[in-house]
Amino acid sequence: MTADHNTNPDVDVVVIGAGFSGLYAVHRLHNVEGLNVLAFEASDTVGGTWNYNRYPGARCDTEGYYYCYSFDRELLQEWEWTGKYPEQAELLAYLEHVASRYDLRRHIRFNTRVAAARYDAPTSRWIITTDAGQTVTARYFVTGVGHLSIARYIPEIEGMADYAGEWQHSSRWPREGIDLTGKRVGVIGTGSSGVQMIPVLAKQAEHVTVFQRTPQYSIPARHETATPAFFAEVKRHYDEIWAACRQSAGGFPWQHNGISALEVSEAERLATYERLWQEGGIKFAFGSYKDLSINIAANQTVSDFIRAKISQVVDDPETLASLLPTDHPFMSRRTIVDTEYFETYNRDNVALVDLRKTPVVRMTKRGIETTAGEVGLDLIVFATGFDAVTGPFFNIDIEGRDGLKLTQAWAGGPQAYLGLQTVGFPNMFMITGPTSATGNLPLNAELHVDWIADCIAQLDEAGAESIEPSDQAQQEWMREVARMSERSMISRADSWFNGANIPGKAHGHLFYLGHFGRYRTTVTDTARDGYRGFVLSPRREQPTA
Ligand code: N01
Repeated sequence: MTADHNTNPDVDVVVIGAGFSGLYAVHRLHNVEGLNVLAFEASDTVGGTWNYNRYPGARCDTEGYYYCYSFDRELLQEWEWTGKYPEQAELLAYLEHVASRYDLRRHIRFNTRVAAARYDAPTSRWIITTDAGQTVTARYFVTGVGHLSIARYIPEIEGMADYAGEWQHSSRWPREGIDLTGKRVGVIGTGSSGVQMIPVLAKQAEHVTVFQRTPQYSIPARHETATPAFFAEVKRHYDEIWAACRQSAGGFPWQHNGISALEVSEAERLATYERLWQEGGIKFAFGSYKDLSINIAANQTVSDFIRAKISQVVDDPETLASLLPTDHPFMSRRTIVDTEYFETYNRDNVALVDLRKTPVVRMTKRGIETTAGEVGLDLIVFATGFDAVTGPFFNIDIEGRDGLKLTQAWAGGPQAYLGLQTVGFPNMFMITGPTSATGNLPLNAELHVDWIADCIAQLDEAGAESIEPSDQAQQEWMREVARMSERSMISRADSWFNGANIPGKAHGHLFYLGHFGRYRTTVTDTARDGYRGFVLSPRREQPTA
């Protein structure tokens, strides 16, 4: 099907998703730019990842006062966070408030999944097809699909169909909750989701068995440290806080201390680690010495420190031996923040199964059988993660210029320029797409949406029909992304950050792991320099009817 050149497109912009990215896109593109915007959201409500991830203990592991929108000073002053790390329900309430405050829902078609999106070159329009078979044409196609929640990963385990009990994936916990009283629960996976959920499940269930493949480093959140006086101070200094976030290495209002962990005495280093450990949260990782994530000798000092902390907490020597991460350095996987995770293994109703010593053989009618025997379970939770970043794109049949499918273009791993666009898909914009910076995602999403909105306005002003990256700019960016990944600890472990968590998935560089502030400058400079690295096509004469 080809769109009709003589009719206007149905809308200016189609947006996918109503999470942090999609909501701000609808606000900026419609409320500020006056464009005709239609968003599609597969769920029945807004929230994206904060709508889907309702497992017990789900909370943000970045502090809420800067894991939020910065675009409206009034919103910042009126919203009251109840603590340092908001729980899922609080973040969802925040995003619902945003949707109401800016009257965004009327632009969003809920319970509607985008099944396909095809670029029609003769008319320079995107033809969007929903799962109900409806089509919508648009000049611009903006994806706010998120990195994780949509494409959940459940490993194939022999005998799954035989299991007679209940099972859930962490990201699809039922809204009505699950009564865990008297239940024997098994958790497979100890990433951020498993580590957050296990202590809470242990307090509710009769017994919890954790099936661990890889031991993890984790930092205490110390959620309790936020007070009303702290938030009053935050509100007084919000402008400075955002200015600091925008220029910092990770998009946070604090920085590393600018010195190498190897430049100071051991006593000084340990005192720094101890101070940050007591403060809690990811600042321990990113607000410490400058080279922990790029210098293995410096990293060794912090990895040793965390192992010592774990050793002080866990009572049983065999359990401790299994919990100590020794085969990969700290920060080689996404940093985990917890509340009483390691302490939980001292409870009588919690058992650890070390899958490296006793792997899973199969699932049975009653539970899970490992080489050490069968564990009877009433509920199995797969906290096994996601087909991250590319998975949500591949859920949609996206076709660009000349019949090029996104699955073909990214067969060897995602290719993109600044995480904003990819060659062969004109007028398709990605909000925090692959190869964009990571860190504070709402802040990065705002950067992208603002860039996209400005770009669309510029295209109109310049009389341009379409925009996409040049091959050369994309290749240069991919080399820079690879360079940053290879010097980072991330290259020293397999995880979802490099696609290694999904059997058969192409390994690739999913994020730009360099300095966020510099990335931000690069993104804004390309626009200032007339969209350097992008190819703008002039508007064609429309044929007359
Ligand atoms: O998923 P993960 P997640 N047999 O991929 C294990 C964000 N997040 O949902 O390490 C046994 O990290 C796997 O084992 P291994 C955050 O960005 C944010 O926990 O591969 N185990 C691992 O332990 C995070 O990074 C918040 O050996 C199997 C686990 O499953 C991202 O989401 C909260 C297995 C998967 O860990 C993903 O976290 C929660 C198998 N066959 C999540 N297959 C915030 O607070 C996999 N595993 C903001």
